[in-house]
Amino acid sequence: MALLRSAVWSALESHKQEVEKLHLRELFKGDTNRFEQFSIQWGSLMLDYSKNRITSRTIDLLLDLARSVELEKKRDGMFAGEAINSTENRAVLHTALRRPSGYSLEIDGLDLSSEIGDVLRQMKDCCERVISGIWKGYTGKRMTDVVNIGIGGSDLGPCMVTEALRPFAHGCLQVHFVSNIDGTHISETLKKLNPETTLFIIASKTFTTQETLTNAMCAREWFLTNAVDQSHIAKHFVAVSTNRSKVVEFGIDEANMFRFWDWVGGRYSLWSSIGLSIALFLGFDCFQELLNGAYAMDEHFCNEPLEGNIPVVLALLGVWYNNFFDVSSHAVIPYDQYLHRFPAYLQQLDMESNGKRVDKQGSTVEHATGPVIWGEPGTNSQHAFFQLLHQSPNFIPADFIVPLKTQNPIGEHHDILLANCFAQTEALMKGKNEQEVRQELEAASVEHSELEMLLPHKVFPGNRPTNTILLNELTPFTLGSLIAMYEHKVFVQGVIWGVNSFDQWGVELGKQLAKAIFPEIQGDITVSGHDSSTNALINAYREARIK
Ligand code: G6Q
Repeated sequence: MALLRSAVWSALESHKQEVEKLHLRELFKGDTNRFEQFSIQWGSLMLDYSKNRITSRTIDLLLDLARSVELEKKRDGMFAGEAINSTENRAVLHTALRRPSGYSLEIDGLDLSSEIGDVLRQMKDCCERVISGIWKGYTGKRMTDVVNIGIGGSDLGPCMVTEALRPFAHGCLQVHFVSNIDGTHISETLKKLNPETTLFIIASKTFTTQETLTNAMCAREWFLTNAVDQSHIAKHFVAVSTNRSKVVEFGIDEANMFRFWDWVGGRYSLWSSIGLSIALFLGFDCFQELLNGAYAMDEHFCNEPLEGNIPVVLALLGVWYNNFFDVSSHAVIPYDQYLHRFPAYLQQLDMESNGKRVDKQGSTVEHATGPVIWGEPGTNSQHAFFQLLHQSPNFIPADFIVPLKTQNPIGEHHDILLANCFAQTEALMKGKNEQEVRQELEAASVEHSELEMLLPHKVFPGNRPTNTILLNELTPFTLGSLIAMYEHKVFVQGVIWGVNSFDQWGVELGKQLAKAIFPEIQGDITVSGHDSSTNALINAYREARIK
């Protein structure tokens, strides 16, 4: 593949041999301006990337790499509606969903600005009626609970956002998310609900997803067991989909359908009517603020020169570790409990987008296309997996996401939280060398043989890279910017790796096989058509379910 044989790639490879020998502790000692050089302030968001294993030459070379793949041209192509999702022949226009109305952009003969505006008005109207209590259930009561039934892109974004922005909720409605086909998920959710006051959102782009439709049927049955009359469904079920006929077939009134479009990918869809649960829980104005925050980041991404462009810099740093240091893991640690679902959301965004084995032309890629993304909020994660971050043989880069202001200013909690956060990135960067450990143990009068025994265990190699993303406060606006920042990071990496970040064929095989196994599980015949392991597993379950 051309990328690996390009001059800039080779230059990065040889540069890595030099950088590998440098320690961040020495780099900070040798340059008191390192923070100023490697940080970007953008509005109330700040990226500190100075604790990375880079020099200014690294950044220059990585920027050359970005230019060599015509990043800016490709970015502009996405925003202009080019069909960059080549395997599905689709434009990728989630950015249009957050753009202020009045622009001119047409796709398939549709004026996007007015199409999107119509749906936003429909969402706003629905929110106003449900929140104010004008929208009444079949016994005349106002809605108290909203249940979003969807999975993957039709679940993770809204679920993460509603959790993250809980302090902004108006409090008139509770929101619940049912995604898993495991009957436990819907059963446990329905136990808490009253059918007279529950509104179900069936969120499915295709309206063919097995998990969502099975859960939706279950919700419908539960509702009708109480409400009896089918005509009451109109007051308690709405749909978010691109598939009108399937929605109608399910029995949902067309007037209660919120549409979106093929050019909005599932994992990029929280900005569309898939965000209805967000708008209902927070109020439409907050949803609009989320869109505004994302739009502000779009503007930054489109207009800021590459060297000061936050998503670009984050993407390049990721490429640096993933491709040149062969690091295949990346941790995301929010120091905010409200962001507890953020790593799960990012897992889909990043890994479903770029976890591809072939490039856009269908040729096998010769380099990694993204790390495993994972994480948990601090400080919980410090007491769980930070041991490995500090002392495992291989390093794992991490993003620390930190709001300066807490939504719950009680006691000294926030000071302690942030002291821990800053201490961790310092410790990961600096480490503790043998000499320091020895001094410490000697000062504590540890006896010689015990000191020698303990010494290697207490050494921290340091030189472990982190990005710190400081937000003034977690608000609908800043969260919108943060999500869009990661969306664009993923886009930039996809461009560099030459993959289609907007399809997801890798989820199909398992679905196909499950369709074949499902009737076998329910059949009378001992299963023998698979490999011996799969046969045995299916038959073990068949026997267990008969008993
Ligand atoms: C996301 C994926 C996938 C999708 C779900 C749900 O980019 O396409 O996670 O969102 O499979 O699909 P439906 O919305 O069509 O039910």
